[in-house]
Amino acid sequence: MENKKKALILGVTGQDGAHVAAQLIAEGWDVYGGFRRGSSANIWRLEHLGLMGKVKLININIDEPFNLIDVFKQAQPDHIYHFAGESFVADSFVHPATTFEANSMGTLYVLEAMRHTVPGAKLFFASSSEVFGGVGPDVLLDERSELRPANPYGISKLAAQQMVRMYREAYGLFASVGVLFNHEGPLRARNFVTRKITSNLARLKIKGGSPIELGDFSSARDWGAAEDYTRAMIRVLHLDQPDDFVFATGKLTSVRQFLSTAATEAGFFPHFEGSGKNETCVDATSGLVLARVSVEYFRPFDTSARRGNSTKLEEHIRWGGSRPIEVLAAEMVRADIERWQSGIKNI
Ligand code: GDR
Repeated sequence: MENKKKALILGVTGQDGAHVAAQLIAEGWDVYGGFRRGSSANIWRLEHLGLMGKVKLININIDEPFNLIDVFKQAQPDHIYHFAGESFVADSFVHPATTFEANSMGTLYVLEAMRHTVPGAKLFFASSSEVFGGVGPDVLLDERSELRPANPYGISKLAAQQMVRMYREAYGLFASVGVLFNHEGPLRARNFVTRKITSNLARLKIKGGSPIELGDFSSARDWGAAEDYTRAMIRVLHLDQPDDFVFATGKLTSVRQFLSTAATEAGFFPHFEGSGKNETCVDATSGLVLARVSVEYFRPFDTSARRGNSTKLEEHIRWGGSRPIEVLAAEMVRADIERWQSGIKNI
């Protein structure tokens, strides 16, 4: 019998790691999943996707080069997906050193381990649109755009993606980079704004209670669907050549618009009152205040809106792009209402 292809996913308990694991298992791959000691409480995504017992879980600390070398030697993966690291941009101002250690040094260790143990494997590295910094909505960003990150997170991702490119050129590794704009879905953690909104709308629908407290309603992002982006990542590793690709929709949506779409999907009639720090979102039928602004969630240095151009990705893998944000918002609201109805509130 032909040997199954093996993939190793670093950061398998996160949103993207869990989706890639599910998609590869459905394609018949043997999947090893690396997770950080202490993130065992996060296996809810793997449970939700029915992957427990299907993914071979391995405790990996990517800050430990020898640990990585051991795991790579043992697993002998054909494909490696690297999602491990810090992902919450706002925290990176508070923990710049931890962020740099995890994202930049961690990626360096992954590359070194790969070079010494499985140089013939293929690597996908998940970088971020934060590498562009805050350029504003008028520019459509692509693989040739200027890189001027504006926070420690973006700098850590830029160092890592440049390292990946350098290892590709200097050592001939098959190492590709996805420059990923925001991507969301029902498996998103609740500290990111889309899921914070949908999980709290579900709470308000089922149980009521206090309004959602948000930062700037006018912040806007280029939001795609995680499940569509991870399918594209898998196809990037099936290409004959490694490269860098922007993953984006090219469309901006504000927090206010997302809130309005999600609230409508939850069965409310949202309208907005007041402005600036006094703005609220109210259900016109019941008068229930759904959301209000709280300065606690304002970011002192938030990056301004950015849009990306995925033409290169679309051409190389014949990608049809992400499902629209309205469809995504509806899926997220439905999933959260189901969770609240079945008593699952804390994931
Ligand atoms: P982001 O995602 O920082 O863009 O990083 P996040 O969902 O945290 O913020 C998106 C925008 O919404 C504004 N915002 C709020 N954000 C949060 N978290 N909570 C709030 O209450 C709130 N109110 C308004 C933010 O200011 C921001 O403008 C994501 C992550 O997935 C990164 O890992 C990834 O690299 C980038 O996207 C691309």
